[in-house]
Amino acid sequence: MYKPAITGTGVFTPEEVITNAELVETFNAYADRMNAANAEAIAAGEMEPMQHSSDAFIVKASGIERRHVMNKSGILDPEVMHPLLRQRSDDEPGIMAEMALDAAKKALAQAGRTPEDIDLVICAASNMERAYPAVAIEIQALLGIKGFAFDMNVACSSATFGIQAAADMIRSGSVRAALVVNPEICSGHLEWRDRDCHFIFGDVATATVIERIEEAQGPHFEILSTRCATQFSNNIRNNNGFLRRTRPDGLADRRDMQFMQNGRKVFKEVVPMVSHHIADHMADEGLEGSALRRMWLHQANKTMNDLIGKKVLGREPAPEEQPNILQDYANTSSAGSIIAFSQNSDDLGDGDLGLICSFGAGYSVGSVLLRRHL
Ligand code: CO8
Repeated sequence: MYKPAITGTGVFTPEEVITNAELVETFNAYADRMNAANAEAIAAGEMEPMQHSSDAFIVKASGIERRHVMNKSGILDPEVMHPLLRQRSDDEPGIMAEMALDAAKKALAQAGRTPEDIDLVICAASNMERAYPAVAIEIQALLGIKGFAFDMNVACSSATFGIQAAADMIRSGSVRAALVVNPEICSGHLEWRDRDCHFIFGDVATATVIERIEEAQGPHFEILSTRCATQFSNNIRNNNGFLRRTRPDGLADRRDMQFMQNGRKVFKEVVPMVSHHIADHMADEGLEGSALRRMWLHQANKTMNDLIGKKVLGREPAPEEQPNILQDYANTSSAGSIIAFSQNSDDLGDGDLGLICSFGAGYSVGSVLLRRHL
């Protein structure tokens, strides 16, 4: 058995940014238009008027201040309210592959590796831009990687589940080095016209290089162990899929074709699930939660992360013990905990322990226990 280690990470951050103020202005313009268009039904009590959104609510409820997106103009146009992306021919790289490629090149550079050193690519994300061929295989071809590649989808936990799959293959010897990429275009499956969730998501891509520890070229993180768990829940759901055209009204603009959630329930059910998951993972390693120097948690909600951090450490975590990036990126699904890790891990000392933990739709929760080696 070989020991796996994370030797490089990379983040692709889209250039375009939407602040809460810009987002709220568009939403409120849309709400006003809808209310004007339905004034009679509203006056007759047949319809509830749409309420305005607010920047203050968004920051208080989530901690999110802005988000990066692949297209801002479409999202901010009250007549459109979704990203507008150029149609690409089948001969061009797809947009997800292009985003992942940028993050992958950064991760390979940090690891001191070239594509020839890699023999597995996993593209792990909440949604793929097409059913097949796999986006991972396209990325493999664009980078000139030999070996094999496949797509995985475990919603917000895609990255940690992908890391576990890659780490297990490295342990067993079936691959030498793996690239796990997480291109997330959450703006494409968010309902920007829904006040309850229009502020939640952003776009990004992350990449992680995992290889045998004895082949690491520089400072790295040994993967001590991983743990994945799932428990079925309808509280985060998206009913879009390939059977749409087979159903009556299947191709209509239906709300359930985008992200839907019962946020309150998710909050209440996921906080204890994740806290116990991390505590059990640590206990099986003979460790207390307080042994962790840092936690890189899924980036959905600041209050949620504060509560989980407190339960795991047994006290209020200091900001540097549990860095948040959601104020700048919003929820980027599977990529969130990897952005936090990538941007907040260089300062850890030799032997320090840290834990990446993602959680979300499914429900799904994945944790990766790491030890720093300088
Ligand atoms: N502006 C002003 N007021 C608002 C707004 C708004 N935008 N939205 C709601 N309100 C009002 C409500 O109407 C309500 O008013 P009242 O009290 O009068 O009824 C009040 O504010 C409180 O509303 P909520 O109860 O909904 O607010 P919460 O405090 O619960 O906050 C959150 C809502 C932020 C959604 C919170 O519940 C939360 O973060 N929950 C956890 C969510 C979570 O972690 N989800 C994980 C999903 S991500 C995932 O798994 C990946 C899925 C795949 C990716 C999908 C990509 C698109």
